[in-house]
Amino acid sequence: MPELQFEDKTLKPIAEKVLAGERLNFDDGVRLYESSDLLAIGFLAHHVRESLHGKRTHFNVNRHINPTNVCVATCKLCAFGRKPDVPGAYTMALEEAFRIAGENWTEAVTEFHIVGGLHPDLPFEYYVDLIRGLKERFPSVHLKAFTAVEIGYYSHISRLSIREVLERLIDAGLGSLPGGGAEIFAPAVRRVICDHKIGAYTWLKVHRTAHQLGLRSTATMLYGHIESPQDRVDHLLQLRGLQDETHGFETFIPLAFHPANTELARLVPWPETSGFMDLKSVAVARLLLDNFPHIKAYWIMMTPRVAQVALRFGADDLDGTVVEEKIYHDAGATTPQVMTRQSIIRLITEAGLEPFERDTLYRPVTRTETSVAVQV
Ligand code: V47
Repeated sequence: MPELQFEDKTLKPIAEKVLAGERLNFDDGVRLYESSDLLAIGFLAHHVRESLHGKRTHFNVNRHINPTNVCVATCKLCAFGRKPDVPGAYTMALEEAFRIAGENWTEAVTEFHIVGGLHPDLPFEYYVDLIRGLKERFPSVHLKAFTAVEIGYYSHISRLSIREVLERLIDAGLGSLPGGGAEIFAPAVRRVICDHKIGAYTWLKVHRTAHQLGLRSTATMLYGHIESPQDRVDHLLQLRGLQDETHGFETFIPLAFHPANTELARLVPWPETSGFMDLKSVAVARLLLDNFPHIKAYWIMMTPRVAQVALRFGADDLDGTVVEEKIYHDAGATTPQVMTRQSIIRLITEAGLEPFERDTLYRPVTRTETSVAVQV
């Protein structure tokens, strides 16, 4: 290992810990967020990424489905949710959701990622029937569905416990939970950006219960709004704590706040996060979350260009083809809504890394000659 020449000398003790494989603490996390020596932080994060995965870089062929944007919560961070009767509000009938899932269908799709609003009138049975119906029609597709916030809401409307809600959904075909709704765990921040959502305790309880029932899940953090570096580190360390307990998280995804069309930006004009901050968020996550196998650079949120660079700042996963994204595009994202399998492979190989097509659980997807030829 060459002598490390860091511009920010205060990172030296942290670098020594990382290179010795020692766990970083709260103060180290804050120091990393406060440092502007991005190349040093990225170097360390890439070192960890390489020791875990070498050049292997994961992606999948998936499709996002958002069955409704009608939501009883009015979170200031969100541009997706609508009240029931306003223009743009929609709710898919089950048959419509099944039809959309099958649009331009190819056997290459291995995952449906399904999330939506907290609808005031739909019964819990709607969601069970949605999962069951999709599984019947697309038995080979993994159903990654419903954030902890949605699971908490279904428990509320059905008067079932979180465990019972998850058991019903697993019985219908649920395969894993996505990581949305975590935002920032600090209560003072949550009160401002998402005061109608479940708190950290329930978010973590849903994932703990899912892991106990044998499901895998992912975790997110929304950054680039009113949170402090301390809030971010607290969030990451709470996730690390649960992972020590259950080992059920596959992946962490840092999500940059997109301000357009949000109530938060109507109150105070808000800048978008910078590429610098996006790369630093990936790298710090890789360094603090030493027990998370994967860090995802979600190209929809970061843009394909920054996501590609993030692959050398600690990320080992790009997410997937997505096909139709609403949450970020309602909040002003100008990225495309779909990326072909071939474009993802090109981004990875251009960065000097090796594409590895995975399913939701990170098992290799082997394409036969005919399925490689599919146009996705
Ligand atoms: O929970 C909402 C965030 C999340 C905005 O699990 C916003 O693999 C930015 O969780 N600006 C949904 N972000 C997306 C999500 C996700 C995405 C990709 C992969 C995975 C995974 C999960 O988007 C929400 C919230 O944190 N969000 N509004 C906004 N205006």
